[in-house]
Amino acid sequence: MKKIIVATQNKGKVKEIKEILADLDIEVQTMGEAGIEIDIEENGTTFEENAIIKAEAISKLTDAMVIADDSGLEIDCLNKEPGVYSARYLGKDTPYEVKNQMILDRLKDVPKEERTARFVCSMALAEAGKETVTTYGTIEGYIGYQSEGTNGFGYDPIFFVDELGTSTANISAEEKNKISHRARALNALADIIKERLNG
Ligand code: ITT
Repeated sequence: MKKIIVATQNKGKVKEIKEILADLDIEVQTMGEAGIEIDIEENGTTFEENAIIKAEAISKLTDAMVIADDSGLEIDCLNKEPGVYSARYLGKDTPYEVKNQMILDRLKDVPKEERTARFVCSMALAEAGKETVTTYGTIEGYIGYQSEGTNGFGYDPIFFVDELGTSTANISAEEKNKISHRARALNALADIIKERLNG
């Protein structure tokens, strides 16, 4: 079976990407499972640039297809912060319970209509000898007034979606994988991956 390597250190992303690609006839490996250990400097200024940097850095080390996800949370009333700095925002090693509470505190007097936010994901597919391809996905929502739910990862407990009536941490993995920014970007890439598997 052909394999595809996911160029991420984030366990939450790996779990979701493996679930979303489960229907494809391909083995999805983490960098660890592929025996690749490398620190990549994400010095791009956009999600797309960072996704390409990560995918191409790993692709140089393997003949397999490589996908990388660069994603984050844009909060409109904070000038789209934390944006591309989502993982580093308020300190890379600060627990998300603390980060999420700090965001709730910052927004405590902001009315619902000004709490709009979105998760954004750029996904890059790199393969030796082929041009790198990128796709993009978003999900619109707002920052709630309190954390809700324990599923998902990162900012999920404070990211609420009107149609759900709750946060993306308070729904099942299956539900999140139908609507998330990551699922949208990855589903758009899945057709290209399938073509390459058959080609
Ligand atoms: P890699 O670079 O190794 O993939 P990372 O966590 O550093 O891992 P990013 O630079 O793309 O990845 O930062 C993405 C951050 O955005 C992530 O750490 C979360 O804080 C947040 N994020 C992205 N998608 C999310 C989701 O589905 N739910 C909650 N938070 C998310």
